[in-house]
Amino acid sequence: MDDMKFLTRCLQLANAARGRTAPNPLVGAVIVHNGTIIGEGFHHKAGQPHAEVNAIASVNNKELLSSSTLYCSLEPCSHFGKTPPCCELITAHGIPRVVIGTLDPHEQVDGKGVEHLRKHGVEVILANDPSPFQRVNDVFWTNKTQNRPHITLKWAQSVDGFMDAERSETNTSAALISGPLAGINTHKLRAEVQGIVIGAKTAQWDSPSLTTRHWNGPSPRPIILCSQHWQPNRAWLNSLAVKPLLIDVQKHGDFETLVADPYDLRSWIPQLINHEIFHVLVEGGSQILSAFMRADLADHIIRYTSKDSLGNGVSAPILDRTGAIHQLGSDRYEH
Ligand code: AOF
Ligand code: ZN
Repeated sequence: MDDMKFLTRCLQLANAARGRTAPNPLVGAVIVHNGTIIGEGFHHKAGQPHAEVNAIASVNNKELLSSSTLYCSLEPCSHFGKTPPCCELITAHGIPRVVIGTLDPHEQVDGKGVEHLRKHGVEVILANDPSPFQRVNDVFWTNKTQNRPHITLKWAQSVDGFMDAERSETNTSAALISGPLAGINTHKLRAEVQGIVIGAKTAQWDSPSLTTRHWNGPSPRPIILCSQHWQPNRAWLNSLAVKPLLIDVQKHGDFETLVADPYDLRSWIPQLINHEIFHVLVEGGSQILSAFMRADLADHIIRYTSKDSLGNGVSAPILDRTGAIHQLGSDRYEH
């Protein structure tokens, strides 16, 4: 009972750094002595100390460590990465009991942390159900187990299922669908991802800025899927706050281009990891969103549905699975 309570506290702590740890996972750690929390910590950023290191450092009376339990949402590491192994720190302080949410899928850890601790006489307990501890790190899990970025799709649609009006030379403006709260949510998400995918059509019609403006945080790198019929608008590309990455069958002069068929998603998506893009947000039009869904490259889908009808226009993708549903202002928010 208490073990789950303290592991849940680890999850809360882990979440404090959401969107800021890539390529590393979110990790929280708690140290408990006689039922009382005497230390806490979380991993803030790649290259900085791990959660266990921060938790141990926060304990005032280090003598208590040899009769305490350390809780950690992720298996303590056993390897030298940018920082030294947490396992060795735990055994060096004589912590006798460690409770872990889930094993670490990193090929250099994956059970070796537990093994090291047990070999040194530490009692190690694993949570009965590791799923909440894996879910908190959905991005890290996709990266490690599928060798590609985590992919979130997002769109807004009218209550009658349209994403936009049919556009033409005489009707160039996008239909405004979702409300301001959806906008804030989207920008919060933009601050957590490293790449944002849009297609040639959106680029051509809207010339979007793709920046994070309604939330404090970095803007993701625009990833633009080109098409034969679209000549990149150089002025717009040059105006982007973050240097864009084009996906096309041919190079585009001084703009960095990943040479691939943009619609053969599996041919280029894994390569984004080499560009330090660990989580991408797809804010494309209906065709692009549907292509990701067809290729089974939709790890997370976010849909806003307004209460208004458009009557006609570009149909939104059909979504046959929904997650949680909330009301956000006048929009329905499913994720
Ligand atoms: C832990 N506690 O808080 C984190 C862990 O380059 P490094 O040294 O930061 O190592 C990164 C790897 O360590 C990362 O891929 C993951 O396997 C693990 N992260 N482990 O014991 C932590 N953040
Ligand atoms: Zn570690």
